[in-house]
Amino acid sequence: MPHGPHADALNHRTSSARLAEFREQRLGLFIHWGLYALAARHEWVKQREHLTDADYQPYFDHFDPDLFDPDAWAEAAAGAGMRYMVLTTKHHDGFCLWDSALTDYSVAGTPYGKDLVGPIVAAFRARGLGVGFYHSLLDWHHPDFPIDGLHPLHGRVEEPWRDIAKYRRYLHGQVEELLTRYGRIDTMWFDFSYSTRLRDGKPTPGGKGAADWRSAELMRLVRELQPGILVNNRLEIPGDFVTPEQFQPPAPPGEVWEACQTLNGSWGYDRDNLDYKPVDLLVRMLVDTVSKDGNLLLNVGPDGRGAFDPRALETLRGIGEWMRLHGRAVYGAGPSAFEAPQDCRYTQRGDRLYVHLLAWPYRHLHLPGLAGRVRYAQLLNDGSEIRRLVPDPARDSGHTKLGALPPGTLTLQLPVQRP
Ligand code: FHN
Repeated sequence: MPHGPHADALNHRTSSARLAEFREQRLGLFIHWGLYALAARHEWVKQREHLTDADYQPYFDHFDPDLFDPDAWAEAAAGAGMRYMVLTTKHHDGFCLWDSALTDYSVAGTPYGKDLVGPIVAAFRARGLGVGFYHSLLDWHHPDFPIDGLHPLHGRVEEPWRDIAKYRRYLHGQVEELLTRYGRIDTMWFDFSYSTRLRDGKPTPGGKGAADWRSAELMRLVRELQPGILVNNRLEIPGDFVTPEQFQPPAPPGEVWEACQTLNGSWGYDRDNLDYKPVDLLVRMLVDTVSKDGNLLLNVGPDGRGAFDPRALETLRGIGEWMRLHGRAVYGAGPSAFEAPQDCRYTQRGDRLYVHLLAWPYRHLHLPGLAGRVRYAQLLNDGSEIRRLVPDPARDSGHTKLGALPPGTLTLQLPVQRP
């Protein structure tokens, strides 16, 4: 039986039903929004450009998102086939999207003046989407946050008057505000602990970072306030799911996981970044993720007026069109016991095997190990039959060969007998 400072986290067992519910959702929307949207360059703009609080203050003084429409956000997410959302309640710059009793550095002090978190939660809940809160452990505005090498101005400086215990009480207090004001919250997405950075890069698992935040206490608080909530792995102690970022694991991580990806390389709104990933690539990421039993969290950074920019909306619409036709190969689907050929990904749900082609096969599609198991083959998008050629006796490989494949991104639906 685990013991020690992280015993609670190690002993906690989240219900398999709750984890299954999360995994069935498969696709979510990440929303990075805050003062950095006015800088419109990158959510790390304060650190990257070594901005003082005074340099950054104009973004606070002019934060007035008059086009903010959470219903439109939720509509765009639902239209893209997304089943849940994760919102940055506070990012590293320390600015809070809700009226916190613990700081003046919140939306309440800006020209906009009103709570943003509540309306966003309500709009997504109204469409049946799950709600998650991202919350930064780092806080470049709080006077007691330690200077950690990531600080915008000071780099790594130990300023003895910074009291980590005071900052920790602030951090825990704000998490308590968030988890008691807005009803059921489905996931808590902390970001990020960094013990290795503080100890000159030497790995100190569960080290200073976890100690600074009192990660185990914070995890316990979260679970007490929101029974059934799922917590990610970025407190440096075991959580409910791991979070590969901006890459696709080459193999299934072997635990519940959620990949997070930007649409254009920037988490915050980045006005001049036109490098949006094509929908086809995002769809391939999604089927690769589901084939490895993961979820995909795709990010939009709303702009300084509170709107999703047209390029993001166009991308979400394209994903939504694909999901309208192919969602049954994603929602509630997962890895297959059959081994997919190199340029395919398999997802399976019940006796339906979905063959996602990532590259175009030369003439025929050879599906190893499926000889005699494929009763019928059709394109998923329109249900049209794919002529199946009986296994070629000259190539007794146990393959099933499919021919006459029409052009286009293909997902085949094959009712198969289980192995
Ligand atoms: O530093 C953050 C970054 O701004 C962004 O929020 C991503 C999203 O997963 N997390 C951190 C980088 O890993």
